[in-house]
Amino acid sequence: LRDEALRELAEAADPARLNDLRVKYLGKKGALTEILRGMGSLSAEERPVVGQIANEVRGAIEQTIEEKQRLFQEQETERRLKAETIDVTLPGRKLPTGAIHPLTRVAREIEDVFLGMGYTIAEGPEVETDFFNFEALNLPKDHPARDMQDSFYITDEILLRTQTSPVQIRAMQAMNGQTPLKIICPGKVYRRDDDDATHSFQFNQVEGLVVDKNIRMSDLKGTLLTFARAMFGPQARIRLRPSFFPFTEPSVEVDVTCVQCGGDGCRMCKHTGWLEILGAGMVHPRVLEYGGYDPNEVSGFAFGLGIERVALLKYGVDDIRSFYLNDMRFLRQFARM
Ligand code: FA5
Repeated sequence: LRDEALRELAEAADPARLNDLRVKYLGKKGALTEILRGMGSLSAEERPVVGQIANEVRGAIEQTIEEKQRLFQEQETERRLKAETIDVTLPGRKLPTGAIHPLTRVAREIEDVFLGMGYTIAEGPEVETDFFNFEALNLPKDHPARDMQDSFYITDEILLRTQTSPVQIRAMQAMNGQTPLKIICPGKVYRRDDDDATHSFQFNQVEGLVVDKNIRMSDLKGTLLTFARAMFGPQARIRLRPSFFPFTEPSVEVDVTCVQCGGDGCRMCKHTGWLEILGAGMVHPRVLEYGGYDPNEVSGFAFGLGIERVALLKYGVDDIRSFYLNDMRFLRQFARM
């Protein structure tokens, strides 16, 4: 029995077969168990002899099974290690990484320039009341200048803001007449403009507002020149053209020298050498009053610049719509900058 068991165990090729053999010899109905069970019918002299032999056989079988088990385990571990080998010298796989959208990048750069000049960032709602978007900015209901900014109305009194200027009023009112007030407000605005190369129905502005004693037009000009140089390089120049906004008096539109041609004239600046990027002016006395200030005590300047226009100029992009098409070939160019 012993020889047969050991031979069969030696031939066992896998753990399942090994288990079958354990049952066959050592199980409840196994061959060795049968012998041990039959010991009762043996004589008193035979019993210890047979018992000892049977125990030896069991020991030998158990030991062989254990050794065999260990061997199978080692083989399994080795197989797994081989299968899961990691070659640390292989080059890494490149994962596609995201990048900051060019408009976000330009917005952040603009914010940085003004933060550096001591401005803080204010925010206001995109869904705005007629009062803040128009009325308090010196644009009463029947004012013809409302046509300059064709609006998306939600109700008679609520609309998508057409400009970031309503934040001027909100920021002033929050100051309770205190000075100085020095804020910028970046954000989305909406107009019923037909899309073309330089217009979009939804675009981004950065509003700027300073209110203090003795704020003058020269402060506005100096601030905008500092901004233009920080944004477009030390050679950048600015040009103030007289303009009209109901909430500023006097009002100007501001052009900067075209970065693409350096002021010599190219298609981008319609061959003038200049590109308009913002509207600005001295805060209208009535607007200061709506904001809770006494126009005899304080004065202020304000500006509203178009982020897309700055981005067009800065990167030499010739169509504003490129920023909104999500064409990866376009966007990838900025990821590497
Ligand atoms: C205004 O929106 C005024 N609120 C600006 C202002 C603020 C003046 C404070 C005085 C004091 P305007 O409509 O010109 O002005 O727009 C300002 C800038 O937004 C423009 O110079 C241009 O850069 C940009 N812009 C205007 N319309 C569009 C459009 N449809 N798509 C993209 N950019 C536009």
